[in-house]
Amino acid sequence: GAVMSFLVNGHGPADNWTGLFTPGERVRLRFINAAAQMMFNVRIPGLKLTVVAADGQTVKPVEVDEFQIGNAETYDVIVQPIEDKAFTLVAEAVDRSGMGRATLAPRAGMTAPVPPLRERPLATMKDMGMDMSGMDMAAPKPRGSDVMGDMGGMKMSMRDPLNAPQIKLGPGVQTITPMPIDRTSEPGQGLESVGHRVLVYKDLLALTPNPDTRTPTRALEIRLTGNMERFMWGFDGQKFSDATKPYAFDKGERVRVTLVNDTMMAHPIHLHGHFFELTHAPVGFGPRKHTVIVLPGGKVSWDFTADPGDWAFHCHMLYHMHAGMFQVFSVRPLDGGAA
Ligand SMILES: [Cu+2]
Repeated sequence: GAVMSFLVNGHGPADNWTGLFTPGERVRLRFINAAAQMMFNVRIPGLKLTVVAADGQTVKPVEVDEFQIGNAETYDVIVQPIEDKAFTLVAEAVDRSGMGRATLAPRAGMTAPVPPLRERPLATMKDMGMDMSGMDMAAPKPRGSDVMGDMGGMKMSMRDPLNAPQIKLGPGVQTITPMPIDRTSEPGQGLESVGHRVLVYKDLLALTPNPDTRTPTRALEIRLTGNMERFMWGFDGQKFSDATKPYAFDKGERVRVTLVNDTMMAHPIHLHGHFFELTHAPVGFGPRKHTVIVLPGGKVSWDFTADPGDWAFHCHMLYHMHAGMFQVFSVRPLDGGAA
């Protein structure tokens, strides 16, 4: 069968693409996840990674050992290799199916040890939108059952439309997360216990004040919906080809958008034409991004200022987007035009 290969600057792991440095100098690396469908865990064993920009927007420097990067996300990282030796750059596929590998070295032709792939992560109850910490839980019913059992008198339905009335129910909605939680202080699936510091969204703070610090005047919740078995993906239960209208905004409007992931996998959600600000930071210092990973069972809120036009809004995993996890942010009136 076909084997997936992961590339760094177009080169496979055996090619040993090498970036040269002079020992002691500070090197700025820009990581861009340009893959169609895979998210990566990036690290350079032996070097600290000082993150200085996210999605091209400067952030207060934060030193980590590893970060997870969703499709279309970018991170600018400063490293300072002191020793006269090679370092391996590892971009491990989040499903541990392989890795992109490159080398930073003082001279061409050098290599450093390549760490083995780590154990493949399994989805947890948290990924199903049920944070069971502190709950004495009965064994879940078999796969496919709707109700996860009676937990201390609390019936927890995995597909209760009352939890998200905006969802159009159908076969494209396998589950509706009953208790979505803010997971932006978590390092991403499979990185919970790697034994070193992993970047989390809440580490990110804008370096300089954001241009628009108004309080949002409206809140909009958008649900990420899907059916894994049928490979159906959409927003609010609809694939793009079935959606009857775009998400509408007024020009200049400040809106707080909350993305809730009702599926069992992470989605890197991308908005064209804007930078939105994650909401964990002090006013004016939310990191500005164009793409954010929403973990399964999780939710992410951001504020943005609507700019006139029709803007693509979609999961940046190519096959999810093509399957229908795509919509339009329609902002009116257009400049110089009628509404
Ligand atoms: Cu997706």
